[in-house]
Amino acid sequence: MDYLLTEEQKMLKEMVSKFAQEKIGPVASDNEKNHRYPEDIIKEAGELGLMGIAYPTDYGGAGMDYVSYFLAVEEISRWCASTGVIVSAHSSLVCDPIYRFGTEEQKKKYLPDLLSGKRIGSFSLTEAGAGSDSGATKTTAKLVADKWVLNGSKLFATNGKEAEVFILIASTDPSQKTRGVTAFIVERDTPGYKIGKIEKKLGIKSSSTAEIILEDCEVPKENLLGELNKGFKVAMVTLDGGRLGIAAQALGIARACIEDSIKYAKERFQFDQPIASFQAIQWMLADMWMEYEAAWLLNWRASIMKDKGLNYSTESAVAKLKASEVAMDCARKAVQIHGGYGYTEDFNVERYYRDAKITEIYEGTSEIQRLVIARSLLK
Ligand code: COS
Repeated sequence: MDYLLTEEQKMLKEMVSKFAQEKIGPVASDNEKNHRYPEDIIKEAGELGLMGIAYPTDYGGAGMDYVSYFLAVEEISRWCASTGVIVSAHSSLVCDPIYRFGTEEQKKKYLPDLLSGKRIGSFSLTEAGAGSDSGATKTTAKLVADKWVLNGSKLFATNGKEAEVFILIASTDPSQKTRGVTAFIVERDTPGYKIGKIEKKLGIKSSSTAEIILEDCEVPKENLLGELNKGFKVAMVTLDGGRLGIAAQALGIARACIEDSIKYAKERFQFDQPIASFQAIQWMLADMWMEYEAAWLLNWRASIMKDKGLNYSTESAVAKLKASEVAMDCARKAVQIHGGYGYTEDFNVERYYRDAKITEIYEGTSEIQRLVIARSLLK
């Protein structure tokens, strides 16, 4: 579908594809098995401009668009879904809200280091009792003299272990639920800010998922992001963009499943012929490709809508829901095509299978995406 892309987008895609295949692919499995964060790769991604693709050059970004961002996350995730989400969470969930809701001072202070990848960002919304119901946050922020004092704990912060800049959502008026939460920019070395448990997960093991503990954490008054008590909207608008990144990650996983399955089906002989000659295998491959293309087009549409400044909340939910279900389905078929070998660590498809699952959960479960879509249909 390259004919749908501009020359600039095609060139970026080619460059990221080469980088991912040469640098990320060879180390992806080993990093994943050892829960190792790909520090050198992220540093190089920063030097290539991949940590700030869709942001203006004035702040140190690459000055490209969201379609380019989606293409880059897909190419990276084709080789390593962990690296894909490190880039995506940093870019969509941290750079985007600072760029969109930050004051000029905040943008000048934080964006250059984030967009160049010198500092990594993490987004802290979820809590033990506030998952899909993200307005139920119990972490509080109280203004004492000229500081916001934060108390509580957050869960499942992607990049939490490595990040230096956090976007954190806390309740500033507990009586108001979604209309009483506020977004803050919190730096890692702020006294009272601690990284807690690092989760042990089914997949995407090269990307850290951390608990954040806040004990009388004093945040400077000027680090409030957006408006007081408008943090729920900051979080929702941010997640609309984040879902395009997760859809791109899911598309990368789906493509990896398809490409590896094609290769294996041509090489594996049973009954004196390659299994690719059997219709049972051919139909699986055909369905995988058809679903991948449909999901790709949905994410391309939603990314173009974001680039045009249109309201794309529903289209983003549609894109994320479709792409994540396609990734899971492609992973299931890829393991099936690989048979017994697909269940072993000798082939990458078992990693794709484990990685695909999370795309149906984070940045809004499939059930939440269906809720967003249905609400838009019924309103
Ligand atoms: N863009 C802008 N504003 C939005 C919005 C969006 N995409 N979605 C909701 N809002 C606004 C609403 O317009 C409403 O505004 P008002 O207070 O002015 O009326 C406010 O936010 C509250 O919205 P709503 O009443 O729909 O809130 P709910 O508590 O019903 O929650 C869902 C809505 C379920 C959609 C939301 O909580 C959600 O997306 N949950 C999943 C969170 C998630 O993705 N978690 C993953 C964590 S990040 S890894």
